Amino acid sequence: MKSGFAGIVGRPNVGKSTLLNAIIGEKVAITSNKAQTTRNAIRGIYTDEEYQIIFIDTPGIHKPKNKLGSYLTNTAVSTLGEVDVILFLTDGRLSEGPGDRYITEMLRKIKKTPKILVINKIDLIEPDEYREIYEEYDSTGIFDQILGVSALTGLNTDLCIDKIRPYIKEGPMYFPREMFTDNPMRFLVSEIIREKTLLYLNEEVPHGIAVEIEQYEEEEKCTNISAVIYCEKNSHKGIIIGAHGKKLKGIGKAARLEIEPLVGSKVYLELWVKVKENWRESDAALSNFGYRNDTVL
Ligand SMILES: Nc1nc2c(ncn2[C@@H]2O[C@H](COP(=O)(O)OP(=O)(O)OP(=O)(O)O)[C@@H](O)[C@H]2O)c(=O)[nH]1
Ligand SMILES: [Mg+2]
Repeated sequence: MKSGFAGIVGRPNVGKSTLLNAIIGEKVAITSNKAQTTRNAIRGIYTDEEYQIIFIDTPGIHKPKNKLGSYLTNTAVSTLGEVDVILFLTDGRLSEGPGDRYITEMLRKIKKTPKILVINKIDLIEPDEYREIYEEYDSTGIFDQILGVSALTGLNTDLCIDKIRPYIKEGPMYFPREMFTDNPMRFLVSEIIREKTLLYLNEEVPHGIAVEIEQYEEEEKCTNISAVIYCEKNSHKGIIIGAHGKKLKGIGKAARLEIEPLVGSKVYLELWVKVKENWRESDAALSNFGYRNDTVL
């Protein structure tokens, strides 16, 4: 058996979590069209006859504007030193900007770990544009391999595994064959609620959203879940709840429909919205929401 860890890094919103889900073939990480969706190192486990590769999806690396942002970037950066292969993901529509360059310069200094550049969203670009971005990155001399994919359509995502195989050495099976993530159910549920909340919101509000599960009770025929959606301002609370509670109802329904097949029972989901001002600057609140800089692997 061969086994090892592959870290997926890149700027926010380039499609890292979408790629993780495509590779694993299950929804392991939530995704959204808003930057900074992923907030923890999320493990997705790929196992076949010969290989077990544990993919670590990370928060987008960016210039932090608050303590949450520093935590996110630190989480991603600390993953780099602990994996056997690095997948650096970039959006094929954009040429290398300062955000990407900041990361590639960091990668340049990590000599011992093989690096694969994954140019994503190739469904949105022309072959000429692909060639241009390919050459731009190839000339940096940083990457051992370069690959174009569309995480959304699944084009070439299976090739990611093939490109990684040569770098994976003999090792133990870390997880049982059928396991595709080691995230606890409570975490998955809170993430689904956060994803649906992001889906229903536009700019400004999403970054200040956090979800906490207050009650999780499995009964014979039903799972009772009560969760709080935290936001930073009273005005945001109003936006999340919506006129006559319509938006919150929509969030709850969308979340419930996805949670039910996951837990395998009917779900009674109760959602509350609370304001926690400036929580993204509070160490205690960050720690409480599980955004702690402790274990990555
Ligand atoms: N057209 C297209 N859209 C994509 C592709 N991959 C991802 N997306 C979209 O890009 C957006 C961001 O995707 P995510 O997977 O959440 O991005 P991320 O890099 O994990 O973002 P953070 O967690 O915020 O760092 C979502 O709206 C995805 O549907 C792709 O290959 N093609
Ligand atoms: Mg993500």
